[in-house]
This record gives sequence, C-alpha cells and structure tokens, in this order.
Amino acid sequence: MSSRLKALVWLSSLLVIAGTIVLIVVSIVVTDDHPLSTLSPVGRQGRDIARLINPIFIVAGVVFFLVQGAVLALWWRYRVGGSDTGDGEYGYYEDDEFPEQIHGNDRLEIAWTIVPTILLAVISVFTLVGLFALDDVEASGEEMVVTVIGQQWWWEYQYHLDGDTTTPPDFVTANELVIPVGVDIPLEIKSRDVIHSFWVPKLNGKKDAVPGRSHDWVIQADKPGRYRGQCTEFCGLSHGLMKTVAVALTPAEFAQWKDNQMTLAALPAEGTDASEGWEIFNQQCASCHVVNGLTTAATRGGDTDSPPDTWDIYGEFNGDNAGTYTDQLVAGAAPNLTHLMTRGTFAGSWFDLYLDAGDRIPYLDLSTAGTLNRGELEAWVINAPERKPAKADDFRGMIAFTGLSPDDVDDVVAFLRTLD
Ligand code: HEC
Ligand SMILES: [Cu+2]
Repeated sequence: MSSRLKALVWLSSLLVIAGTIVLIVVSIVVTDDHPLSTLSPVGRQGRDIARLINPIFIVAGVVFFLVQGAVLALWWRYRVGGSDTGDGEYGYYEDDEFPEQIHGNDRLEIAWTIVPTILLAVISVFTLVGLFALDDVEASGEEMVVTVIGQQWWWEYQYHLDGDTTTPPDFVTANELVIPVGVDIPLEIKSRDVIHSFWVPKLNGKKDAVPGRSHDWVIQADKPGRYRGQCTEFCGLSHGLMKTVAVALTPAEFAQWKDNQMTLAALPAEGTDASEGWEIFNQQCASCHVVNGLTTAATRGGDTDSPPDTWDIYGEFNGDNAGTYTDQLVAGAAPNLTHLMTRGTFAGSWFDLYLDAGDRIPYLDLSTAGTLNRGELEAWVINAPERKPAKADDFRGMIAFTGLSPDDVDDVVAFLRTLD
C-alpha cells in the first residue's frame, strides 16, 4: 500500500470514530429534555438504579479500553512487516521470520479468569442489594395501592385508597398514573391479554405485566412533574404507541384530584349539544366505555342488577354478567371516561388531549384552562384504528364510527367535554 493510501485509510478511520463520538455526545448534550432517560432519575428507585449503573459503566469502560487497547497493541506489535515489492506482492512471512509458536501462558490465563470473576462477583453483590431495595416499600403512611393493568394498547389504573386490592377500586382511570410526590406508592402490575412491561424510566425500572399474575412494584417521585413512560415488552400492532405518563402532584393537589375522580358524571342539560351527544354516546359508545353515574350494566349487555357502575369495569368482574362482559370485548375493557378531560393525553398517551399541556398549565386546571386538541379527538372518534393501528374486528382497540355525521361528532365531543 502506498503511504498516501495508508494515510487516507488512517484518516478515514479516525474520522468515522471521531464522528461517532461527536454524534453520541451531541445527542446527549444538545437537549436537556430526555423524557425516557434512566440517567436523570427523579425518584428514590430511579436513583438507586442510576447509582448502580454509573460505577458499573465506569468499570466496564475501563475493561473496554484495556481489552481494545490490548487488541490494537498486539495488532501493531505483530503486524505483517515487509514492503510493497511493486508487483502487488507484499507482507508475507519468510519461513524463518514466522513468530515463535507457544502453547498458552498459565499465569496469564489464570489472571484473566480470576480478575473478571472477582469483578462480576462484586457487581452481582451490589446488583442483588439494589434489586431488593427496589422491591422495598418505605412505610410512608400512604395506604393507597394502584392496580396497573396493561392491555392492547393502553394502561389502566385502578385506585384502591384503603390499600385493599381484594375489594373493588375506588375509581378507575387510564393513561396517566397520578401520584402524590415524596411517598412510595405500591403498584400491582397485571395484564388483561398478553405480556406488557410497565416502565417510567425516570422513576423506576421495568416490570412485566403477565396475564394471570400480579407483580408488586413501587413508584415514587421527588418533585411534581409529568414523567413519560413506555410499554417495553413487544405486545403486538400498536406496542410502540402504548405509552403512559406518571403525574406527580403536591399532596394538596393530589387530594383535590382524588376527590374529583370519585365524583360521578351528571347528565348534560336537556336541549344542549352535549345532551344530544350523550344520546349518541349511550347508543354507540356505552357498550364499551363506562362513565360512572351515567352508563349502566344494561348498556354493556349485562343485567341491571349487576354491581354499581363505579366498579363494574373492575378487572376480575364478578357480577352475574361476567360472561357477557368478556364476550363483548375480549381485550377486557375500554378506558373509563368519567373524567376524561382531566387527563393530559389519550389513547395510551399517544395523543395530547390538550395542545398546551406539559408544565405550562397546572395539571388540575387542564380541563378549564387547556386548549383542547379538538382535531385529534374528533379524528379519533370518527376513525380510531386509522389514528392508532388496532384490530378492532378482533376486539383489540376501538372500532371506527365513520357513519357519524359532522354534527354527531360535534355533539359527542360536546358531551365528552363535560367529563371533567
Ligand atoms: C368496541 C369497543 C368500543 C366502542 C364501541 C367505543 N370505544 Fe372508545 N375506546 C375503546 C378502546 C379499546 C379504547 C382504547 C384504545 C387505545 O388507547 O388504543 C378507546 C379509547 C377511547 C378514547 C380515549 C380515552 C383515553 O383516555 O385514552 C375516547 C375519548 C373514546 N374511546 C371515545 C369513544 C366514543 C366517543 C365512542 C362512541 C362514538 C367510543 N369510544 C366507542 C373501545 C371502544
Ligand atoms: Cu407493549
């Protein structure tokens, strides 16, 4: 190889390496908004995990450079010598030049067996201690337990204020897990269909939601804010669009939010658009969606003697019409819409319900001060599977309502508007 060619090869390799490093650094530094980063924890469990990751990353980095450095040094030391003879032949060994062949090196081999063993042993001790700490719920005086139910392709949250998950929840919401700051909130992670995995990276690691099982988990946030999450176990068509948000409120705000969630919806005044919308909703939507205080078991094909609406959306439905209920919607359920307007996002947090959510408007004021993402909400009501791929014919996700006239859609949205 001519020396100019060699220089070119070197230069381009260096450029590729430097370019990669610059790209990585830029992608980390250029924005301080990393909604799904484990490296900027905001809760106790998240911090425990980061505390484990960082030293291991440093040790792994040292090992990486030692090993790669040795590879490069050996390559350089034993590279084929010789020079281009001009006829394309170069760099072959003469017999007598061939390096002396040796069989192993006991001391080296023992060293490179023992050193990694010790390293991994130390790391595993810290990992185990860390894992146990993650499962530990700190006594906080907060009795509440939230049952988290994954399904294709959104998360449901059932709040048990007294911590007793054998009885029906006090209220049910979707997409956004609202918690008070500063306290450990125990979670029970479940699934209605396939395996999902619950993950809010700034607050804690991942926990699988496995059908037929209940996994204990805990979540805690140090400061108020909205923390993004994502389903991290491939669960079918819209897995990538199965997101969530953990919303941490001050204790006072949380109490206010909680009280509101427990109120029932009221019938819109006669003669209003919302009232027209309710009629449509009751006929076309109430077969899947619950609105506490308005929809009845009858609308969902059950008998009217079934348990009160506040809890007949309960995962392990135990009313007389349990059979009908599951036959009706294999996915198990649709989001409880009683307080739809209090959430910042909808449809598995894939869409913003308000254009100016985020931290610009206090969470509790969204339904009064937020700018509704009307276009997206209307598009959803008209043709949900087009907005978010689903297998509606197979009872996975919401069906399309392309038969609704523009007026109907306006009325339905007017009704949804009242659900705050
Ligand atoms: C076949 C059952 C079914 C029917 C009927 C149905 N939906 Fe849905 N709906 C769902 C499911 C399932 C979801 C969750 C989809 C997702 O997040 O991917 C959903 C989600 C929604 C959401 C978002 C809720 C949230 O918090 O994320 C709204 C709003 C909604 N539906 C309104 C309606 C309206 C209005 C109607 C009647 C015109 C209707 N739905 C009829 C099953 C249904
Ligand atoms: Cu998934």
